[in-house]
Amino acid sequence: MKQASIPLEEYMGSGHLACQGCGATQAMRFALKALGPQTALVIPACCWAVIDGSFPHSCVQQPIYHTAFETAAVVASGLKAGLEMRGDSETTVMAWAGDGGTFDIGLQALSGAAERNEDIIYVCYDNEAYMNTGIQRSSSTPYGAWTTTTPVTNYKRRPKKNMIDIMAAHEIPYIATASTAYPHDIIRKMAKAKEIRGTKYIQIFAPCPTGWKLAPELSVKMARLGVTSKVYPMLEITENGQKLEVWKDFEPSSVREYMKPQGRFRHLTDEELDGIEREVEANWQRLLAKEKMLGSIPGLA
Ligand SMILES: Cc1ncc(C[n+]2csc(CCOP(=O)(O)OP(=O)(O)O)c2C)c(N)n1
Ligand code: SF4
Ligand SMILES: [Mg+2]
Repeated sequence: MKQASIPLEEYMGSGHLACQGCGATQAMRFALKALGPQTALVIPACCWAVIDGSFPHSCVQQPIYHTAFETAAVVASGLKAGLEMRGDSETTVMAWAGDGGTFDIGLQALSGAAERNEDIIYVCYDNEAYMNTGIQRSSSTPYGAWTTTTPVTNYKRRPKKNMIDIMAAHEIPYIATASTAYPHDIIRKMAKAKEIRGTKYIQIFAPCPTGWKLAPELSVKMARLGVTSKVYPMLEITENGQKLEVWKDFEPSSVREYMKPQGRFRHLTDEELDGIEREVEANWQRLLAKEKMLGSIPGLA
């Protein structure tokens, strides 16, 4: 994995309102280090609408535009256009939304912004459920997980939506996944996105100890095991969707080691875990095949 150094500057203070071990909070700290002070945030309804604190207090130094659940991408587009009208083409505008606000309710606004290739960075911190309102299932929730709307007897029986493929179909200049276990990598990808004009989509795997029924001190470990078990691959898509690079240079670990400490998967039987393991491997092989296939076709860029 390519590395970037971690800037010493801190833009996030300690007075945030997140739970212990919150991956979404770690992700924001690293993202802001990469983007710097000349950044404006747009945050829809989600845990982060609460985490920063109540007005006039805020745990981040950059300004935040709090907006309605379904509107992050379109408000960020408007904010960027407004800044440019005033002669400011330097400020980076970052929409920062949860998986519910991205995979589900904000998808139409995001698709519109991406189709127009608006000059924004859109970050989805992916904790795989609607956490702020009490752990409801989203289309990002993985197969097999318990949520309050998919109880143990009826756990989620549908796969996680492939949001990366949906974004790649928009042929935008930059798409990446990242994980809170790899801060250098988050910073490199955010810094890269800052330099590219057009729509950038970054999806950060961000464990939620509260919603995953996980010990807070295991948050970073889960963010790492999610990647090394191939459950949550790290990738970059460039050249307007034509080039895919998958990170493979890691010591593989088992899917069971990743799932076992998480109470949301506790009810799964051995046979069900076997099935999930097979599916994870199949998805990984499909991804590698896609990387190879795209590599053999000359890009449009
Ligand atoms: C139109 C609308 N529907 C429902 C809500 C209630 N609501 C607020 S935050 C939230 C969950 C957000 O989930 P996600 O985007 O995954 O972020 P997380 O809470 O996990 O950080 C919901 C359902 C709302 N604010 N607006
Ligand atoms: S519920 Fe989860 S995402 Fe929300 S603040 Fe707590 S740990 Fe973070
Ligand atoms: Mg969520």
